[in-house]
Amino acid sequence: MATLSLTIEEVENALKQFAFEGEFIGYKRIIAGHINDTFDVHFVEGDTHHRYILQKVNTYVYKKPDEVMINMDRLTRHVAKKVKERGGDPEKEVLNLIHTHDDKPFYVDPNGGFWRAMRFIEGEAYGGTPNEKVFEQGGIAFGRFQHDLADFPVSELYETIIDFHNTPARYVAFENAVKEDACGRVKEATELIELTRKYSYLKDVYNPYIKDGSLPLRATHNDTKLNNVMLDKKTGKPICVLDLDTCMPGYSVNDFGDAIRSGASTASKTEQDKSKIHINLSLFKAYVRGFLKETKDTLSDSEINLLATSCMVMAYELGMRYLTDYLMGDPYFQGTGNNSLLKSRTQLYYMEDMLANKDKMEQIVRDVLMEMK
Ligand code: GN1
Ligand code: MG
Repeated sequence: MATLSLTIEEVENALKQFAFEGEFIGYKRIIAGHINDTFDVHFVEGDTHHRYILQKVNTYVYKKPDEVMINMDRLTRHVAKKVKERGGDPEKEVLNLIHTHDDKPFYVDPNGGFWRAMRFIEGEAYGGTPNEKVFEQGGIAFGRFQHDLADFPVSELYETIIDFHNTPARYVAFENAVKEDACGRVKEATELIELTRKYSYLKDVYNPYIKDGSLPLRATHNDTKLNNVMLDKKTGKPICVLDLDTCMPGYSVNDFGDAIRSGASTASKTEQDKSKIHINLSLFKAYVRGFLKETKDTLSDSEINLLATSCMVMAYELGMRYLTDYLMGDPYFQGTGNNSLLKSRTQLYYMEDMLANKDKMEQIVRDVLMEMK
């Protein structure tokens, strides 16, 4: 959660540390994700308007923000090289970090606040429910990102949030939260606790493929919501992938699954009426089409075969994360009250709907591959 107590002095002090171009005009706060504090910063130099993003990184979530920035620096440089190789514009098609006056990719303020800045990317991050055309572009963007990083040496990346998409570890945390019942909330959550236990096999479905090496660790994005893709306002085509905070070693399939989890449901995030929570199979197909267009030559057979399953795993995992957080008194998804209980229910019902549609989803993946042959 963003730091509600941030003062104007703190922001203005941080602003002075970065080597922005031109003369300062002003800034405003943007309410975007739930994690960092974000500011839209404006400078002008003659007729040129320079626009930047300044962020205070949430150090409750990111315990080692310097490692986040080192990952980001390495990855963005790698992607920039790929963009250049294919004749694209590396100032636009990948995030560009702005360094401090003493050439560091971040600034730590006197209170230990951790700041960073980057060039603002013009375009449109799609907020609402997408249509198939838009969603396919999301698949292309995250697929291309995976493709560009396919030869990235994953051992050079820090695991910035330990066990982030480690579903078995999330399950252990969940059972601990039930046992401790620190806030006396278990009684409000019995239905969801049972549901989480009933489907606990989902946490282990990747194990055989991890063991046989066909589900390799790769450099992954780990927060593949459609609104983390900047689209060109005119053409609707993807420009750049945003929000690289969670880039770390991970499984490619989770990047796919989290995009479907967050973008292809027929329901709002807190819908409680099960009959309204479904996977939209046309959106699913559109995303598969975009994603495989870019990745079919770099993914293993197991990675492709697990695409449908990964959507259920991601919905299960987030449902369980919300539930665990609710039981612990919302230390992570702060300030959401019993929202985390509602959100957990929505995710777990969505997971059940996808399980009921698993055969159809797997057939769609095969159909799309056939189309591409
Ligand atoms: C968090 O802040 P935002 O919306 O980018 C979370 C994701 C969840 C999402 C659920 C670092 O992302 O994993 O899917 O909320 N990010 C982190 O709304 O925990
Ligand atoms: Mg995010």
